[in-house]
Amino acid sequence: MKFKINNRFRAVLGCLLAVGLLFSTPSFAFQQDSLAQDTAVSAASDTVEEGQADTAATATTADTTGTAEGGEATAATATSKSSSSSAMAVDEGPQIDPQVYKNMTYYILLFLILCTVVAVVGKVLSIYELTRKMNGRYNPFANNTFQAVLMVIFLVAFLGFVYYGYAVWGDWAWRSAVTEHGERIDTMFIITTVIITIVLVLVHILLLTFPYIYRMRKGTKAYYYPHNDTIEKIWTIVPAIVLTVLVLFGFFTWRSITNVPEELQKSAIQVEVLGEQFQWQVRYPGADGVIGKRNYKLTTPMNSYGIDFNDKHAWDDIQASDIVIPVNKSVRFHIISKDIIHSFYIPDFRVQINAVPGMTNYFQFTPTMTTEDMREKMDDPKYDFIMLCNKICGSGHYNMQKKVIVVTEEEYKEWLSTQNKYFTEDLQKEFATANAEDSKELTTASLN
Ligand SMILES: [Cu+2]
Repeated sequence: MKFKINNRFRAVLGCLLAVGLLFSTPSFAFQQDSLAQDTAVSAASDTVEEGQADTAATATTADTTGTAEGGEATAATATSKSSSSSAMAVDEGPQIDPQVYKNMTYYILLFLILCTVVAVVGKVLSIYELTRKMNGRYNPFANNTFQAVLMVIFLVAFLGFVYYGYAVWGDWAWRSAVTEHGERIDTMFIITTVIITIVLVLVHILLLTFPYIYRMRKGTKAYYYPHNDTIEKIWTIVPAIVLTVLVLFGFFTWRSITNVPEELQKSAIQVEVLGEQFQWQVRYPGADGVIGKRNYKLTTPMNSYGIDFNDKHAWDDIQASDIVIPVNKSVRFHIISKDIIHSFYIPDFRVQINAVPGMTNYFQFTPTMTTEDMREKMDDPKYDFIMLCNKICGSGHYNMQKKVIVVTEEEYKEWLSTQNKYFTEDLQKEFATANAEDSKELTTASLN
């Protein structure tokens, strides 16, 4: 028997495919039937007394259902008496379940069909080439030039796209920072972008024009060029220097932003922002200018923030719905988290720092423009600065945002005086009761 291994392998693969087809299609149909059976059974249980078995087919269906449910005789008899209405439901004819298209077998088959199409096209092309060779009309250079020209066309389209990206979309992504430190970050960003763009353009020009310039041609021979130390040195040292400069530049900029002298830290307006799934809470210190302590162990349904009211600084702390800050004043944010890592991010301010459970991160900055001024500048009367969570923290992540309103100092003070305190009367009662219990426990303990 002249049956090569290769052919045998193909035969086995073909058989598997056929078996797969055989099983996959009826399985869709089966899903449909079982659905119909379920309807039939439920309908039948309602009308056990009235109905009669209409057709042999219904009876068979019912029997199968009965067996499937553990072979209970009662179930089988009950269902065999199914009414004509339930029989109608079965006879409605097969409808393709949209779920069919999500079946794994469907995608495997689709992939195999695509492979077959690609293989057929490849074979046709190779036959075409072969006939041209036989007719003596085959020119190996023509295809080469064609490929090289395609690369040049791609280069032109790509560079055009890069230009379009900067000219049209660049504007969407760019808006000048409205904080003092933001300008430094913007400078760094622009320098990095310029360097990256120069490298991007140069590399692509070299990459895509060389195949054209040095394509295979009649009478030319490839030049054997195995190694060149100078070139190796240049393309190792130059990027290393450029990257080191950029990294150091970033490092020093970040340090200058985050290393605030202690006197300035204390004189700033303090705001605490707590992230939790999926909201932010904002706490301002009261008249004392100090935010009270917080202890997660003290969290109760009423004191969801876990504020430690044993610390008297906490008594006058203020709860705010939005973040309101005065313009041209240094504000120090204390960023904390209740559950998992979130990220405190205000794009217009170039402010971003993670909210990490178990530790406090700080970001101090000075806004340079009020919301009103920004609305005028943007020509958008509804514009608002937004603080977003910039860590994908769960299903409600998109909901983690808060308005940041920058106002004049007078407006800020006025707003602050209208806000509610955290230490509400209910909390004061809870705190007093807890304290009383504590002292009772203490006295009992000391008596024993
Ligand atoms: Cu979050």
